[in-house]
Amino acid sequence: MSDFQDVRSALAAYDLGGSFTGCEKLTDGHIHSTYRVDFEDGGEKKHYLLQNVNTYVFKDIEKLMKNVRGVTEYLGRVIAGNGGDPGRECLKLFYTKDGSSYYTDDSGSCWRCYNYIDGIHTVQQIENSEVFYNAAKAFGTFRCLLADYPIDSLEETIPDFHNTVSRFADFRKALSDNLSGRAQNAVKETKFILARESDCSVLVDLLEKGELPLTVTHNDTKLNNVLFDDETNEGICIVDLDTVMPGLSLYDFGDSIRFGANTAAEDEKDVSKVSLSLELFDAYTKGYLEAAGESLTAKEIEYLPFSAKLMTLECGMRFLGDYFNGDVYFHTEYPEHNLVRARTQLALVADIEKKTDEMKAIVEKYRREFSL
Ligand code: GN1
Ligand code: MG
Repeated sequence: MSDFQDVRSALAAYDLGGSFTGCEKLTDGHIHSTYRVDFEDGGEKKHYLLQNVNTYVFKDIEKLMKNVRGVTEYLGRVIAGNGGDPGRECLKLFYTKDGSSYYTDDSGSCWRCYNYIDGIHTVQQIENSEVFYNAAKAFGTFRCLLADYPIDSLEETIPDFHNTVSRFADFRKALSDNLSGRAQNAVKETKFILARESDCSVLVDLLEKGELPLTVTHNDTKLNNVLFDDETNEGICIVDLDTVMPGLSLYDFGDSIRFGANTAAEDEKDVSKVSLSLELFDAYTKGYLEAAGESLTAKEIEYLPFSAKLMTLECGMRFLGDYFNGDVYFHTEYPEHNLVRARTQLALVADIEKKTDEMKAIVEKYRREFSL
């Protein structure tokens, strides 16, 4: 219960009204520790989302919270201006009694508090393509809502987050440092990654040459970062705004496919269950192009299938690199968890490589349908 004592002491920094009645740890993310906290205020039940921020991953909390504050306030204004409901359609940050966007406890641990949105659910694995289509519309809409956000005001909360050239270099370093002594457990996987070095520079080069635009991107477009309305199943709110940074739209599209169009879970142990569902790729492509297609250039559209492969390869390198480093970055539940995750990612890369022509045909179909 020591965790809950931490939670209670963090809550004391806020003036949320009412009395604390309970708390539940939520388990969706690999980075922060997140809790739903319950209050009762004059007979009324209230919930908030309290997060213990991972400052190993986000080393500069000031920069992180400057972005989160800027983006949540901006989204709230734009959504209200469009006649939407900012209380349900975006995150709202609560400030401490001192007016700060986060609280540092006696042990140096950082906490922040958001609204808890009722009547929603998250999805870990897609069971019907309609839901994935709805996720795509939500991420496409998110992109459009932030289209005019002052991009220069955004801090780089994790430098080179999707720079696949530097991710490849990080992987090579993790392999040669081999801090966990486990590199020999993944010889085949390592070979698979090293053989794909040239893929890693494709988007970075296009960006450098000015052939792809830098835009405000979410950068962590996992399916479980969409909140779906319980009644309509529409994706109503995008969460996990810590990596909103200047980036490529292709990072967002590719990462969504990586996670959501996989026929197996990210940590499925039986890799024979891993494949790219073309039906789900179709549904996501349709939803994304319908919502955001007009804001994309021809080059961005052309590289949509490739982005799915690259983001999956990147994630495989990150999981395997963390396995070699001794599981210091991603939360793990058992010793081989990062290795298992890396294997699913690489199996998915292999399947995407086989299906690239079909993926290109799907993109082309919707490019024509939406006259893009
Ligand atoms: C992390 O926090 P979460 O679980 O949404 C990670 C993503 C990875 C993802 C892999 C800040 O996302 O980049 O793609 O795990 N977030 C960060 O599941 O590193
Ligand atoms: Mg998340």
